[in-house]
Amino acid sequence: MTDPRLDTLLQSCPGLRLKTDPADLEHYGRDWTRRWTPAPLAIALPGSVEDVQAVVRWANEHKVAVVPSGGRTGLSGGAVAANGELVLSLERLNKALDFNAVDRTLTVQAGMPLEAVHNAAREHGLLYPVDFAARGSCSIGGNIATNAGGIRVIRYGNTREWIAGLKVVAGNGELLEFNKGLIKNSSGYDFRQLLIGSEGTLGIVVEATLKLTDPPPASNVMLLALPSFEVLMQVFSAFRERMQLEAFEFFTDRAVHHVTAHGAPYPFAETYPYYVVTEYAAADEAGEAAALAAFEHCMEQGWVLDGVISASEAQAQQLWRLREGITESLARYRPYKNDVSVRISAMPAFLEEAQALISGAYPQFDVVWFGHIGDGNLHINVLKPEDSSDAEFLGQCEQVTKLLAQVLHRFHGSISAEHGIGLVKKPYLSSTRDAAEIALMRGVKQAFDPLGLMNPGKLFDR
Ligand code: 2HG
Ligand code: ZN
Repeated sequence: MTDPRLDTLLQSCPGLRLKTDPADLEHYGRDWTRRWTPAPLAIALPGSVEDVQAVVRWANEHKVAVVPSGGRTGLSGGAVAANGELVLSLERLNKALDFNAVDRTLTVQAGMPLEAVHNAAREHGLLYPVDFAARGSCSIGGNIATNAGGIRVIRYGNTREWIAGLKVVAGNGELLEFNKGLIKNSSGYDFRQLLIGSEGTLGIVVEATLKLTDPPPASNVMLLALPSFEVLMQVFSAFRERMQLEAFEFFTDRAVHHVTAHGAPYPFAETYPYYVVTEYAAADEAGEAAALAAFEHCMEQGWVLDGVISASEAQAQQLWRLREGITESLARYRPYKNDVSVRISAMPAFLEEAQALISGAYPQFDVVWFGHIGDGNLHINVLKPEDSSDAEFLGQCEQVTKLLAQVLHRFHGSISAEHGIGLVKKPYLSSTRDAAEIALMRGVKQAFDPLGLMNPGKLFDR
């Protein structure tokens, strides 16, 4: 054991596993961002809530910062440990604890992967509806810490809507229980909601009681080819007016270029500038007829040039792969990512300005646009050219993000729609949250985490 403080940690918490191998420090010290060099003190893997409390109390005694760690699939550096922090991995706390059929709730430990949550809900004939491509790797605790969104927000909302109760170890080691599974609770501040999206800066989510809902309707998936950006919102309105949308996602020809190079099958004979993949309830003929009516209307208007409807579950998955495979297909280019949102009604005007800004700023770069257009959420990935150094590329991207943040500020939008602020977007927080709000956030942090040990430096500096 290299650091004597770690001996005292093991003594005070015998159930704990500690990892200090360089390979483990590297593995657990970073997330899907690759900008920072991991340098944690050690990795603590508690086996119980009591262990988590003991670790946090030890951290207070020794003034050691703690970085909570789930699946580390985050894209904003929220789970990065680059400054001698203790990484507290929830991966051993990965089980479902209780299902309540009357309440329709599932109580789970924070380290449970999202996909395992889906499967557990399905075994009870129900649905946990928050869903996105990282489902197999991310954990529910991380979803809660970032208020994760994903591909079904248009229908079901963000993680925030699905949390009926939370158990949290606060910055001083105290175990707090919020809302206890209640549907109605009008008794003052809702700390549960404060913790959701707090990115580990207030405490560590150890357990959650999740709301479940009816199983998903039978659905179909349609891929649409569009001639231009300008018609995107018209197509969205045409479909939303006629049917129950489960998802409505868009991406560009550049995205298709990368995702098909990465193995995704492509159903059309030619390529198009823009695409939409939409999933819609199609339990009966009326659902399918509505989809066809929307499609025909869009074709007549010239808003849609081509389309294909899934004829089987396997084909539905193939169409989804064109959208869900994008992030993975871009990873090798070390993209600079923006994840921004505006109100849906502001989307057309924002799209126009953002596109002019980005194409003016990066004429030489490969820029991939995609996202949850029906939620007003755009992902903009700028791929690093091979001949550009990391520092030069980052500098250029940050310059443009500064300008984009100004545009967002004017549109009352958000610099982080669903990935969190973490380290990556910290310089731009004030474009979205005003000074009074940030001052309140600091006050809240002080109340939950008096010594400032919970994921310090993420979201804002103290
Ligand atoms: C998605 O919608 C994720 O696929 C990742 O939020 C977005 O890689 C990205 O920029
Ligand atoms: Zn997304």
